Amino acid sequence: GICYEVYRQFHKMSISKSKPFTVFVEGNIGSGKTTFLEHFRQFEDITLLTEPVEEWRNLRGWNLLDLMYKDPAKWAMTFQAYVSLTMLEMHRRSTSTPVKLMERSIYSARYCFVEHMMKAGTLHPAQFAVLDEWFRFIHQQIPIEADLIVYLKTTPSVVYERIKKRARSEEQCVPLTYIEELHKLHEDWLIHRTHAECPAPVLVLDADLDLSQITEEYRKSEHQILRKAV
Ligand code: DCP
Repeated sequence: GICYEVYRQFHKMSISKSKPFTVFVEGNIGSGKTTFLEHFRQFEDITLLTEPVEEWRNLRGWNLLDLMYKDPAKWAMTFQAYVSLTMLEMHRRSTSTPVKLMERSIYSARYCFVEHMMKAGTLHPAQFAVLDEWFRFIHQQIPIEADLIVYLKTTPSVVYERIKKRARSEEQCVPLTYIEELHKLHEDWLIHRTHAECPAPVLVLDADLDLSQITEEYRKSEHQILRKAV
């Protein structure tokens, strides 16, 4: 009755003051991060921060993602600088729910994408140095909550076919080798732990499964994510 409702509201208020259980959803391009987050829309008390890519496609009318793919040497730095900002903004966004689910993080930007662009020579070493100094400063000075990373593990050829099928205009010229490189960098970061920094425990899911079977796989993570919800 009303007592329970009062209790529930009070409980919510007290939880909102404490830190939410924060989950990053990571995985290669086309691994189904958005679909994974959408699966959790059915539950109450979860804040979903989906599709940061839409911000990268429209900054005051500019499509930074498109500029980056069309002329990486000129735009990679600008693009990654803006990705870092949008990620930091998501990390800092306060929630009134006990669980916060985010698509990607400032870590995958640094350890997968910027790392690749540095190794491939797309970023000049000086440009890389500036991005890396920003990353270190943020990492050391700004508290970033991380309780769990859900890694949607895929096979490069599988996501390559998905990317071709979904036909996002900017990604038309993405070669399989790029997807393979990104896969390796995700594995290095989340499985082989080659960077000192892996900010939270990693739950690995098989994201090669197609849409008809993936819900079962997603369910495997519900327990770990929802136990924190009221
Ligand atoms: N991207 C990038 N640098 C980053 C993050 C992303 O160049 N630091 C690019 C790669 C993709 C696009 O942005 O072309 C979006 O990639 P994501 O993997 O973040 O998002 P998707 O929409 O592909 O994820 P999913 O299909 O798993 O939902």
